Amino acid sequence: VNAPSIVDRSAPEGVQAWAAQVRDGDVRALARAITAIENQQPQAEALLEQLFPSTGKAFLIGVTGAPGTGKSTLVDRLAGAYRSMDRSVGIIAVDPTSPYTGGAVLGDRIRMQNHSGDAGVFIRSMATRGFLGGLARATADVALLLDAAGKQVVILETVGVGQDEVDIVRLADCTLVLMVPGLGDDVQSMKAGLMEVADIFVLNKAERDGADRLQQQIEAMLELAPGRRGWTTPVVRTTATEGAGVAQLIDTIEQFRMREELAADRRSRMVGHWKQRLRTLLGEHLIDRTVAKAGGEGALEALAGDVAERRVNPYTAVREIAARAGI
Ligand SMILES: Nc1nc2c(ncn2[C@@H]2O[C@H](COP(=O)(O)OP(=O)(O)OP(=O)(O)O)[C@@H](O)[C@H]2O)c(=O)[nH]1
Ligand SMILES: [Mg+2]
Repeated sequence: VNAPSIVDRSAPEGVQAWAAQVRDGDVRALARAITAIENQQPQAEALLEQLFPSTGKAFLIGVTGAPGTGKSTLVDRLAGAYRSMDRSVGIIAVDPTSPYTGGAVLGDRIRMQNHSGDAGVFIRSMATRGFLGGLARATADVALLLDAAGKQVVILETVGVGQDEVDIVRLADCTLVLMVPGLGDDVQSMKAGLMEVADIFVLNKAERDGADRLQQQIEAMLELAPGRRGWTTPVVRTTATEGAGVAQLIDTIEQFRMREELAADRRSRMVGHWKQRLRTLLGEHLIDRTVAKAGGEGALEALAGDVAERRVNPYTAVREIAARAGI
């Protein structure tokens, strides 16, 4: 498929100028950078290297939940509330392009138009279709980019369906899991993975029948679940379309943030986070280098053909590739 990437350092000046534009929050420079990340262009890595020292300031909020639970509507409200507190906001809406949510990108654009013309809000949808290097990694890089661009709050919207999505919300400093009454799939059938990542449950569409019952169910489930490091996961009710409950949600997020910032184990958790990301990056780096040294994509494909036809087993094939690369 794509050739192993060799970092292009032939235009460091161009990359430096680009990085300066990103730091200034230049929308076109940001858009170009996101495209470069999505397409795994070598300049993306060079750019992120330049920008990394300017990161680490943004607060990342993950918003997840089943399709149609009101994530985009709520994200729009949260963005508005943070803007009225004079904080700049970046939004990354990960479009799952799944059969459940055709047209999500267009929908998000329409629902988030409230902020068009506000330079303090940057919104970008990322498609998952045909992603080469893993969606979670690309999203992590885009979050770093928005952080470097000075966005104080970065909101990640993702449908909580697959493992990819769970990986994405793990990036967040605070994760909101949306539930709505009357979806038919009650708390019992909720994905265990999502349960674990919730820092705050948002009971959206709270004006609907069944809100009390759903809240009781969530609370009963939370009683069984061990507390996450002493934080009692709260349930906040919202009606995103009306903006009801949003102020209380922001208060709750801010309480969580304060608590995390003061936590004694903050540093060790950051180290754990970066250890995991370094492993992922190292894996990709080693695969690229190894495949290149072992004869490139063509050689890999030839071996894959041998395995498909049962002439070679995959374990021997892997050792063969490593041996050719001198590992
Ligand atoms: N009644 C009611 N409708 C809401 C509420 N919040 C959102 N909606 C509606 O629910 C529908 C889906 O809202 P979205 O914000 O697009 O939901 P989403 O979770 O982003 O959807 P996907 O991105 O497609 O998964 C829209 O018609 C919203 O207007 C709410 O609090 N009450
Ligand atoms: Mg949406």
